[in-house]
Amino acid sequence: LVGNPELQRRRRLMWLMDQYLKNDVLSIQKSIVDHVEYTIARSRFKFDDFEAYKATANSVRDRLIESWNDNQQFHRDMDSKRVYYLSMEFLMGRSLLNSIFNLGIKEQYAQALNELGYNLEVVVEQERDAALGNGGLGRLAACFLDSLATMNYSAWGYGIRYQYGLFRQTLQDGFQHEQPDYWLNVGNPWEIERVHVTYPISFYGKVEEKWVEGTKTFTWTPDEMVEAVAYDNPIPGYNTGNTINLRLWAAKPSGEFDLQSFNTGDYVNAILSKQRAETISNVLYPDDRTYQGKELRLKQQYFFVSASLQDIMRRFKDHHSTFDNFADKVAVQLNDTHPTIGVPELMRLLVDVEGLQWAKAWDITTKVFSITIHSVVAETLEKWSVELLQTLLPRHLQIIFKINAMFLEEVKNKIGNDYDHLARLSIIEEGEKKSVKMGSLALVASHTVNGVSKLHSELLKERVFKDFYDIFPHKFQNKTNGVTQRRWLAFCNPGLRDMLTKWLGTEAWITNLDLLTGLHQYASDPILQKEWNLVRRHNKARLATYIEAISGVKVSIDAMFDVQVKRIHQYKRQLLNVLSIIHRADCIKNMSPAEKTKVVPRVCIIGGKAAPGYEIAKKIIKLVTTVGEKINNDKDIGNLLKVVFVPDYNVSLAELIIPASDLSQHISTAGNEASGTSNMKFTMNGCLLLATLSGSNIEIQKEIGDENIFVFGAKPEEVDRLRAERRQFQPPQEFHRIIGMIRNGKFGDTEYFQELCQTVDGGNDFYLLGNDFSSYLEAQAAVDEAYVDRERWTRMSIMNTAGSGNFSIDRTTREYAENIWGIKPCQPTS
Ligand code: F58
Repeated sequence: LVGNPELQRRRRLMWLMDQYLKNDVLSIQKSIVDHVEYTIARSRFKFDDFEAYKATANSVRDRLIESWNDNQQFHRDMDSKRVYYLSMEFLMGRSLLNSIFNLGIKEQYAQALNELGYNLEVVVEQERDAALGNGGLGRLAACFLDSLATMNYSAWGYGIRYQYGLFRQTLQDGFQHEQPDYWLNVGNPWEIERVHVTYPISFYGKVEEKWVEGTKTFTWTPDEMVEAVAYDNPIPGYNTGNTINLRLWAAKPSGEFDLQSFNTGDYVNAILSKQRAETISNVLYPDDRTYQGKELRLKQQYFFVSASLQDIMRRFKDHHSTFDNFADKVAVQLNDTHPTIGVPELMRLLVDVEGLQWAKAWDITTKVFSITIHSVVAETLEKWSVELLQTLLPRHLQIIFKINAMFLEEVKNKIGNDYDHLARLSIIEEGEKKSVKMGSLALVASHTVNGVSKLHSELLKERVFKDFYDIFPHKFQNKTNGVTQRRWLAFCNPGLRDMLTKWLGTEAWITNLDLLTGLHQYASDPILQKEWNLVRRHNKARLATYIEAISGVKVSIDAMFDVQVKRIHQYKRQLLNVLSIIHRADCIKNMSPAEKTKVVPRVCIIGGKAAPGYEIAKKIIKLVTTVGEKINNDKDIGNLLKVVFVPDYNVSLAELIIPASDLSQHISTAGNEASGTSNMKFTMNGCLLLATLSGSNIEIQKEIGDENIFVFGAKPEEVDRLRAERRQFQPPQEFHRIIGMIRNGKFGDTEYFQELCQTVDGGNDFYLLGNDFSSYLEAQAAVDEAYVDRERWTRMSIMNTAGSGNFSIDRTTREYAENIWGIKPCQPTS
């Protein structure tokens, strides 16, 4: 030993690290104050709440790194099959509470901070949301990570480390304004920068073909190269050592390439032009569902997908000398069509770089990829023009053409030379401007495609991908979405968490949500009902305080909190909600004092962001704020109705709002919401739903029972016909009257609202507001009737929570793992 320096070094390292960081209160305090002094460079005798947050977060990060390291080592040793979840968006929200809750050290942290003179609740509020996503699709990705970690799967997420997350929404005179979300300028303690994990990413240039020993080879000489640098974000599972990784890529100027431009003498301009590389990962595109032609977006997609695939292949090659087993070790899930450029990229890496035969590479590729589709209509699936691809990724375009040619050849054998049919199946859309249909490319290359609710998956088969379904029926599956009950129940609603644990006699529901069915038997129990309402009132009081602070509007917690929070979109029909609010206000104003005593007081809360270029959605926001202004100051209405628009709706606000809601609205035109996931969060928290037959509403209704949900409106199968007949349809009188009130300037801004009103004019009313209006008002009346019967309402509320087990993301994850990815839970035995 004396003579063996390596052994001596290892012994010393073992001695230096004889045990992990401890989790008793004293050790935690020591970690926190050490970080105050040495990381933040403040004095332990003087630091504010924000500094306390940073120091606390750093101390948690230390602990996460320990389990992250162990976990990576474990899976390296096991060489287990891993799923890689590729997503342009991860809407993570805050991490502090999530991490200490999942690590099981929340109480210790609360006490440690308390004894130092800080309050955990205040400290967690200092954290900025990581808003690297637009809405449901991005939040689903975040829920998956929590579940994959909790259920001991081997998994990594891959995405982009945007400098600017989703814009912050402010209201000025009731209009939405967008502010940049430069979330990294206060530092991000949760990430680990890996300066040595970098990959070159190429763009533009030309491809040369050469014959080498009888085979045609392709050499891509790019014109631009940037570097992708890895940032790792440890994701801890709940009550397990399994900490998985979210690896986000940032673009940096490339060190090697382009030395030539420095030799021209224009040193400063050469640097400035290199610096522009960073723009690739600068900003998250706000949802406009039509990105066609936005070169930067395609660059973002290729950038993160190429880096991820290079990284996955490097890791695989550490253990394997050929690619024969690649598909046994690697599953790649595409979160919608956005990462589809990964298909030709994997082919390029296997064929051009690794030297595999095309057929072998294609066999591997088609065993590795699977895709989830989140949209309902084919028109919103991405297309990239051939011209743009030719310029930006010339080699990939060649590969796509070859994939298409081989695919169409294969299809011809099945369906013959039916040109129209072949054109519909073709990955290339012909026409004046040719384009590549990314959905079709993904479908041809994936072994599985899934929708996100039962109805949606049927629609994919019957409509969106009908031609593909006819030839690849075996590829189609359904995977109804879910949400993580850790974030969306256990730690956003601590009162309910404790009550559930008490009444169920176990906290095992935190990892097995089906156990909530145990509540059924107590739904009418007066003691549970009393406790239930106490918790709900407490949550409502918290939200009421917030509402008053941001808007000055005082709301009573005896009123029904009626909530619609989600992205503002015509198909989600916030306008329908506003119209019924105006109708309600109008009715109240015309009531006698005796009639008014029978009105159920409501606080209508609406929140959500409109994409910056989506004018109609912005007008809806302005209408909500204007209507609110008028109603909230109307003495005749008083406390019977209040309308509040909550600005800057995000994950953290959802955590406050959802546990405090009595009623929530999920009222998209039937069949127009692929799934919806906030409906699941509301149901879990005992909030009743006012819902249409869209997406997962239908499955929620089935689980909780018809009598515990308010469903209205057209049926999905009627929508086509109603749309076709909408020119002849006569909406009810009230509908016309309310639109007339807006048109005639009752809420000011007469000119501004005309275009919005036109969207529901007979021939235009694509989302069928006029058709559904009467049925919506009837459902609203049924809601009022149920609310006054407190015993009944509370039972319904309990039944919602009790029936929500199926909407745990753990159920969803298990289905993906078993039926798509072929991975098994796996954790160290000790
Ligand atoms: C949503 N899609 C669906 N897209 O609308 C919703 O029904 C579903 O529950 C959810 O996915 C999860 O499956 C969605 O959020 C986006 O945000 C896209 C982002 C990129 C541009 C186009 C919209």
